Amino acid sequence: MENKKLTTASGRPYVDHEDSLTAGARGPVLLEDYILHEKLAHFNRERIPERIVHAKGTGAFGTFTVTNDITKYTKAKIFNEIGKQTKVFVRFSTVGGEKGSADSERDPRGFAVKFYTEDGNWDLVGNNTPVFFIKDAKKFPDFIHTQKRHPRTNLKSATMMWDFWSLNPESLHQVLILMSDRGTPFGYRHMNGYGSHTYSMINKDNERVFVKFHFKTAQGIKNLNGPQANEMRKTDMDFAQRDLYENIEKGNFPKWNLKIQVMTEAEAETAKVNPFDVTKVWPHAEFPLIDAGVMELNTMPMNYFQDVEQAAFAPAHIVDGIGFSPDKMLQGRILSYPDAQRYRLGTNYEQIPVNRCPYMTNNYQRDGYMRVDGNGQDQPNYFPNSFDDITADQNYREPAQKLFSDVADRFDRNGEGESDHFSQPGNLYKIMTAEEKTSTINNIVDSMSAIDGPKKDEIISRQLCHWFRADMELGMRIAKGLNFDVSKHMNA
Ligand code: HDE
Repeated sequence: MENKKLTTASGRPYVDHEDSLTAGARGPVLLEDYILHEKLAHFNRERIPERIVHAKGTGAFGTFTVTNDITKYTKAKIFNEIGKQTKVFVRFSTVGGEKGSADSERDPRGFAVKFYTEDGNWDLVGNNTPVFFIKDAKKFPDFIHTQKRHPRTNLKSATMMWDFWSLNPESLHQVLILMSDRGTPFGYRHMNGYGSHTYSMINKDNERVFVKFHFKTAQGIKNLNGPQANEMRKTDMDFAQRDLYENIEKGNFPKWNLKIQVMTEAEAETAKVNPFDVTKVWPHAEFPLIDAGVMELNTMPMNYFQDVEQAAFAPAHIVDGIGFSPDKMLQGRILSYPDAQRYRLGTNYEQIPVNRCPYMTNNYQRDGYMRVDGNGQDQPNYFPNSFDDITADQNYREPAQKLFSDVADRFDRNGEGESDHFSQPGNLYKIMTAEEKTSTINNIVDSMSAIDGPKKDEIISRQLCHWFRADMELGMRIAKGLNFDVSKHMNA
């Protein structure tokens, strides 16, 4: 077999990969050394914008297999028969850190799943926690600013973080989870994944239910505690990446069991707790988990940049039988992710192999940077038309949505019936083991002790008030750990 020749990007075989063209052995470099220019110019353009959140991550391919019949809820082809298999790509990530940050930071973990189904790619873009810090996408930039670096010091700031959380009590549930050892999972294999939001499912009779998705790790939950995570950040910045890569490479394939919770439209209409509020969970006693299938990750990408860095997930990518819900955060994400990806990867980002639907795409979008799929060839670039055979298949029409109100307004997110931010975190604290409670309190005290500046006492007492409202013991133990005399501030 003919050996591979070294070539330029345009395929011209060449020899001089290392020595620039010069006038004499010691002379100046000649402008015509195009290979020198091509190498340096491409090198200068190797970096694309990192994700504004979830910049550090890793991904793997695998398979989803249906294990239970949930067709009474959904007509989505991915679920249409037990044993059916669908290829997946999953990216795990931390949230706040830059691309070179440590895997073991205290942070939620991204859990983004792309199912390559025959009705298009379905992206279930979740986290390793069932809830989130805020309820309205409009607050996301402000929240993330407090998770990143201070505008002056360029350092992480506990003062910014806790100022934001103490002024937004809806964050308490997620903050408690973040400050527990689930905030520092032992890599990616030993954590659960959640769609977090309420979505919907539509069955073959076009009946709609609301659902929540849960990926339960088959490896068992395993976390680092605070000191172990601090140590891991020093000893191995890339621990989670290494752990996933080494285990898949040696055939130890991690699995997760996908389960759903189901709520009818009628139940949603009368639910005491807003079922579309992503800072709240649905009690499992009322809405039990129902098996759906098992996801196994079994193939690491051959090239990280091609498949992981260029992966593009979007909650907007649903498929027939899966639908949205009025969840304000989900609604905001529907537009944000494709916008982020058009910025990061270009307008034709869904032609990149890891993002491309392997079955078919037929539309009238044309041109744009990096158009490499034939650009519709000589076919009509408008619809409808008298020439091609593309039709809008009415079988895919979604049933009309039931609106729960006919009044459009900017409602107070924490207004009437929306302001109990304390019962669920309080319940979570009560079911923790003694060891989990102590570890969580230590982590909270450790973090809140770093609050400083002229507003320190104001921020601490405001946040302590939230902890007390969740659970008195929790509040007292944190105040004690902070040496904070609550009586001094009781009447503040
Ligand atoms: Fe994201 N999020 N997010 N997020 N998110 C992004 O999209 C955003 C939220 C999550 O591995 C970005 O392509 C808004 C919740 C994951 O490529 C961006 C809001 C949950 C990933 C974005 C949220 C997530 C992202 C940045 C408030 C769990 C990584 C780069 C409504 C349910 C996906 C990108 C990957 C990435 C926006 C909140 C999970 C900026 C506006 C809640 C796993 O578009």
